[in-house]
Amino acid sequence: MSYVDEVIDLIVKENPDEPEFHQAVKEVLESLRVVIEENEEQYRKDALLERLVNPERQLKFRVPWVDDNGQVQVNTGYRVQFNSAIGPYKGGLRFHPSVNVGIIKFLGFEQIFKNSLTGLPIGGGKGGSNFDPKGKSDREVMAFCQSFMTELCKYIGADTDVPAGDIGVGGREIGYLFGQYKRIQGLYEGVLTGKGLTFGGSLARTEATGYGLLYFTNAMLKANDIDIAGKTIAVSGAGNVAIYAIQKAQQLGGNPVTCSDSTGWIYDPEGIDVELLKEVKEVRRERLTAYAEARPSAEYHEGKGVWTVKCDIALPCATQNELQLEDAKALVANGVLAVAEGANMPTTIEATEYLQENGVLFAPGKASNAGGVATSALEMSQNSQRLSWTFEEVDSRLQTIMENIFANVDAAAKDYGYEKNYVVGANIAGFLKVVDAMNAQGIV
Ligand code: NDP
Ligand code: 2IT
Repeated sequence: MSYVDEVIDLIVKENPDEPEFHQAVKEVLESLRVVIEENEEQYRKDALLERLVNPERQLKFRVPWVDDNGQVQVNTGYRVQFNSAIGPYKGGLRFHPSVNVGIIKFLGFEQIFKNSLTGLPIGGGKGGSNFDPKGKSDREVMAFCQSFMTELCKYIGADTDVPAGDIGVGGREIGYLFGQYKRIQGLYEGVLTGKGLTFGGSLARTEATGYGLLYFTNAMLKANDIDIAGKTIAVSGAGNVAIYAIQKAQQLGGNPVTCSDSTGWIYDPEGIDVELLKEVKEVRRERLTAYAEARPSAEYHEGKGVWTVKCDIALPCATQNELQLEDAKALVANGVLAVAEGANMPTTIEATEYLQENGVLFAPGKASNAGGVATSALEMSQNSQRLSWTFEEVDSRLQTIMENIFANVDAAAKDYGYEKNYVVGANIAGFLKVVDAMNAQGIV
């Protein structure tokens, strides 16, 4: 049996009930076959893949907090410190009821290669909790965040592990987490990114993942002689990534006509009104029905359906496995040209293969959504310098980083005989740097 197959079998056997983690490992290792087979004997002797797929450290802890009725609630907290070969662990925190160890491990594993692709010195990690911020008061969110950080603060630091936001964790949560870290440790340091602008946050971090997704997508389209101007764009999600993807898509002349949340979706043929969407989601924290009520051109539909809309470009920006084989078939039938992932692993393996087989340009999230973490790394740099750069400076660095990622991914795909297969290109380019650093540092 090949080394890749052996390690995939091992992961499935040793980590039962973690389907998302299996999926992430399979997707990466399958597309690395060409590199691994070239070095199979040495990698096997060094147990390189076993070391790559097993986190350096996995933390799981109890998070007790008191709700507004005086009832004690108990959630579970996680931090998976996956790989520190190229820098301190770096990656977001997700607060969502679906969070379990397998979800955090899939996200942490993806983060290793994504962070490597940014070209910046950051290792891979991820954390979170099954806490659901929806419907909670600000005081309850603060109580939860303070309890979560009371435990997490023992394991993180500006030079060891630097968390940030992800689903359910935005500026409000990062503020509460930072305040508690500072109070317990007595340290004012860049231990979290995505901070508010008055306490060490970076301009353009809020926009970075969505903007970066469009910088990457535009670079990919240009390389394939496609102009984004005038293109109809279907976006899923209505959170941090989706909102700023829609905004940048409009600035580049595209027409995003959809967005969605966990209860329904919007079709707005005149183009999504970003200011209204921001007001509904970032300020009022309401459902998308509130958007439709305020916007006569918009249709609201219950459930799932964004991928049935005829579009040229699809940007899944909500969550894992939200774009499945039947969705890919609908997109192809409607003539989609490109799919670029804003979320982490939003496209199933079968859907990705179907899109690629049908000539659709496909940008994998670990490359196309890397702008968020890249800008987090720029926030770390500013914190270390005790300086703040202008919006234009950060945004222009972000654009350069995303264009470089595309160029490197494209080149790696060509070098290994997989021209235009950006999944293979991203995995190879991300992997080679991590492996080089791991080899240089010995068996640790
Ligand atoms: P937010 O919490 O801001 O928004 C998430 C959006 O996705 C919401 O509209 C939410 O709807 C929807 N959503 C979440 N879970 C589900 C679900 N199970 N089914 C249907 N809809 C769902 O998160 P972000 O925008 O930050 O993150 C979105 C994706 O992008 C995630 O995959 C994340 O890992 C990834 N990502 C985020 C980065 C960042 O910098 N924030 C960087 C790189 C990737 P509702 O509000 O109803 O739950
Ligand atoms: O998935 C991701 O890259 C993020 N949620 C952002 C991580 C970060 O450290 O900014």
